[in-house]
Amino acid sequence: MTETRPSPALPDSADVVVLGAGPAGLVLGNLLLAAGIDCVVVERATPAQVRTRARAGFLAPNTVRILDRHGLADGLHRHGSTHGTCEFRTGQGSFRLDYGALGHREPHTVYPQQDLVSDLLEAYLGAGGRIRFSTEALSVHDADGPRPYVLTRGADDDRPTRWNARYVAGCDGRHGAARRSLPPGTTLHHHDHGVSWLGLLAEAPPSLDAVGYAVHDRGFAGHMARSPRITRYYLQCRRGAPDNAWTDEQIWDELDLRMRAAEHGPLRRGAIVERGVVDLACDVVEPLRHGSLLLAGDAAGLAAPAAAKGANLAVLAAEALAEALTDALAHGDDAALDRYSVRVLTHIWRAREFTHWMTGLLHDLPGPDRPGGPSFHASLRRARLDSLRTSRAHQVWFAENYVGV
Ligand code: RFL
Repeated sequence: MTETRPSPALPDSADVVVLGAGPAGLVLGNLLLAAGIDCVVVERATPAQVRTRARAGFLAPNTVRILDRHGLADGLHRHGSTHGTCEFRTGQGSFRLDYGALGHREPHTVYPQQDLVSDLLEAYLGAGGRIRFSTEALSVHDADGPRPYVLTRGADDDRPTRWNARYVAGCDGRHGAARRSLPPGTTLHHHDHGVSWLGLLAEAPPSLDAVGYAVHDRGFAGHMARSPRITRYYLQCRRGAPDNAWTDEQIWDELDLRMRAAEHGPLRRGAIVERGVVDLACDVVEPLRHGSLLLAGDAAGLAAPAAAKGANLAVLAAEALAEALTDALAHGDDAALDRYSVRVLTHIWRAREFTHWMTGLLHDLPGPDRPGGPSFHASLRRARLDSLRTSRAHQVWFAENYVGV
């Protein structure tokens, strides 16, 4: 399937071939078009799938600034809402943290990722951007040579198409062709936090006017508003458990228990319209440049969703990569691409550090990360939460890291 506008460029070549039409690929595509750089986006999914995939929802202030800078933020300003409070519910009581009023005094903007992606797609197509849907990138070749190319295959093709490129932007996530095409010996840092979440989308209004983090002996539970009608919930589950291990009613009962409904009142229930298990892990590819192949977004590094960093890093990297590719293609500054890698890796590692801290705050982590056994670790977590509840300096640190990328 193809959704495309007429373009003077050859159908099988582009200065930049962008793999993937998620937040990273579509921000990059829009910015390259605006800079007058010839590009094409290759996307495995259909337009309907791309426009409806519900994932992230919390946009950092820096993400909004980037989208604003490039005229891509109309939808989120019109339909999004701001959000600046966390509520921690623990065995030692509950407390609220108004992070939007601390540190740099900046809240999140809540705007579903699928709406942002739809906006980015409309802007890209409206500006005459080329995109091939239902077309899978198979592999990237000769990234270190003078004539790099990408092999793709559309749903109706009986043989691959070759796309000649000067640069290939790998924005096709953790399991995409860009990662598969990295040269042998590329460093992939990987850390498995050892815990899993059942991620849920409920057709139910939010039950709190805050992000809810429940720290419970039975495991973590989380509450995040998405819209007045839709709420995302997370339930820590046994590693390897299938997503249908619990009925809807068992899920709501467990959520009520961990979110301490007895003290705070029951959650507002509704149909669970989506569920999936996420194993909390993170990884980072280093460097992000391999000749003419550049990585951005989840392809560059996967973030465990505990601190809502993935989509925000994807947008940050896309802007930085658009600048670097423009410097390389329009001004002959090839070293800009090396600087891109160094700059974005700094942000990725800062975000990994905070996510790692947050994951340790919310869970009883198994394995070697647990010094001195379960009771020691549980006491450390209690002390951390107590520090967060009482120390202004700790709260400011949290606020800056929670909304920052
Ligand atoms: P995406 O969004 O995965 O897009 C990649 C695109 O590439 C396509 N693709 C291919 N196309 C062609 N050929 C191939 N071989 C291909 N392989 C894949 C895919 O179809 C897709 O369209 O990556 P991108 O652009 O890097 O964006 C990353 C973000 O989507 C991701 O980090 C976030 O969703 C993570 N995340 C969250 N991030 C936040 O910042 N805030 C949040 O609140 C938040 N919540 C979440 C999340 C991720 C979640 N899951 C599903 C792990 C909640 C959840 C449940």
